[in-house]
Amino acid sequence: MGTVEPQLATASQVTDGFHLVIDALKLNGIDTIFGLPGIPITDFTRMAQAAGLRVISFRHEQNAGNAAAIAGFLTQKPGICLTVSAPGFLNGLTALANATTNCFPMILISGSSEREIVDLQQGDYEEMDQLAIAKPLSKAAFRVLHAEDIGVGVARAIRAALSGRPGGVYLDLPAKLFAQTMDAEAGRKSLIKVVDPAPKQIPGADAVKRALDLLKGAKKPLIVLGKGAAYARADTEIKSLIEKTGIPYLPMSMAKGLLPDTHEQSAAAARSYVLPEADVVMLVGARLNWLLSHGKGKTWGGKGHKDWGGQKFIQIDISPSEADSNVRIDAPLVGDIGSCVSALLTAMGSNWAKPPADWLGAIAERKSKNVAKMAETLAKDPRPMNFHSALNVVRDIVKANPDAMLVNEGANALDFTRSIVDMYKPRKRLDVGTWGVMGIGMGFSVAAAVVSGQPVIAIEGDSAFGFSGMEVETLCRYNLPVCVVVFNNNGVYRGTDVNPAGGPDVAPTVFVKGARYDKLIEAFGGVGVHATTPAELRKAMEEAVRSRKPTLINAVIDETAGTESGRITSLNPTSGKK
Ligand SMILES: Cc1ncc(C[n+]2csc(CCOP(=O)(O)OP(=O)(O)O)c2C)c(N)n1
Ligand SMILES: [Mg+2]
Repeated sequence: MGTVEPQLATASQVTDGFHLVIDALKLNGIDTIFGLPGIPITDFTRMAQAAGLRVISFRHEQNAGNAAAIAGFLTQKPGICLTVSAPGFLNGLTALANATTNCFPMILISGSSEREIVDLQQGDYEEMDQLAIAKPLSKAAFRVLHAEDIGVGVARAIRAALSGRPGGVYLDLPAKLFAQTMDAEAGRKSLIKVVDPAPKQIPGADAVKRALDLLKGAKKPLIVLGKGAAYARADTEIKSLIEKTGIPYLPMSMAKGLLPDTHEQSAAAARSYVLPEADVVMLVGARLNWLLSHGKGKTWGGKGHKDWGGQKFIQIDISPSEADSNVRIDAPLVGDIGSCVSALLTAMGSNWAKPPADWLGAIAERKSKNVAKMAETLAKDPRPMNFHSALNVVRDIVKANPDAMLVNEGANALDFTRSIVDMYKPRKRLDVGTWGVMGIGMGFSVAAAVVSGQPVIAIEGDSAFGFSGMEVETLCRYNLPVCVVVFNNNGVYRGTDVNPAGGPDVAPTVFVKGARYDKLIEAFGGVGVHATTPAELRKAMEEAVRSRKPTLINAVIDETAGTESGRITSLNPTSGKK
């Protein structure tokens, strides 16, 4: 098996599993590990740090996993999350599944217990068949049993995470592997530097022509930009496509800023008009899932909730099996987004006709009406502060700091921020994604700060914040330039529910009233601010961004201001009982 008995070799000739994993990661340009130490990976974290990797330790593995996932999205390198066996692995698994769902490249590396004991179910310390459990929740899952296979294991994990549609990969490293030794030179040769892990996928010329023919005939064309378009880093090509065609576009949440939200072709302020009215829709890295009402129903002008609205669809996607998942796709364009958009631009030629003026005019009219209405709402200064008056401040701060990263989760705190706060640059807005998952807040914030070096602003519902709130210690420990703003409305959606049975317990959606989240960060040496007015919020946010000190602002929001589930109230099942 190529292993060398330690007593037969001098120390300089021998390497081991610990070092081979670290060397394999470094060889592939991985410079950061997000994790949480314990048996069997404690020494691994020390050795990784000694070897020059940045090791960011968290207080809960789910947050480390979310950090890894968003680091992957931001860098096009798989983010690495490192955990202990069974419970640590399971804590990281939610983030891995979320990464797969969102097409974020990450690798969850978990130590595992002794195979012989696990497989005979003899009750080992933290016993669990982790590989089997990870498989259905990840894009791929691998286990390495022998030191000489570490190079292949890491290479396969990287390829699986990055190639085609990116996703979460699980890599199982049993405790025994770490101490296995082998000849150092043979070990070095066994490592693989992955060549071209995300190969370009060039679309077929016939598919390009089909898409352009359809687009050419459109009277009311629309482009929808998804998170995949943001990930692809084809920013210049996408901007050219939008501007050369003159077609109005809608950015999905994490595609905001791909072109500045203030771009005149953005139809975001007229979304509910353009979706049912459009006749040809080109999806760029956006899936027709629930976030786009499955491409049918009333949102799209269909009569009933499952009826087709009559649109023809062009879909640019790297996955050949994405088309037709919800409605018919008339022109699928399969390939990487950069290659597909470039091919369209080339085939379009130089005399592409702009969309009909009446379509653009109708959108412009709706837009200006809605923008004026919003400006009026934002100008109000109610006491207590509401989502709008607080977000008017956030909107100004982001405008003044367009390089800052914006992390966002909650229900109302999410929906209002998405629609009110304009983004000006690509990949600056990071949020709950495809699942609408709570808990990404502090993990995303840590990774955004570590990866970008830019100030981070996290707009958090008070419930959302609670899922990862303990990581404010992590923000302070690494002195990260993160400004957390907790929109404190005393609960999930609102703070006003009462116990229908009249007992002493409060309603299920209500928290301790008037909680002081700002005190939490002060425990660790960070800056805490209690803000009850837009002026106080503005001053605190400006100071946080300027000073780059870890800051938590407890922004007191009118507890009556929110709505049930924010914008997606209609997804709540209602009781049929009379
Ligand atoms: C992991 C997870 N658990 C539960 C939910 C359900 N959920 C959706 S939004 C939300 C919290 C909303 O409250 P808050 O963050 O305070 O935002 P608000 O609407 O009050 O601004 C919850 C618990 C979820 N999306 N994800
Ligand atoms: Mg709340």
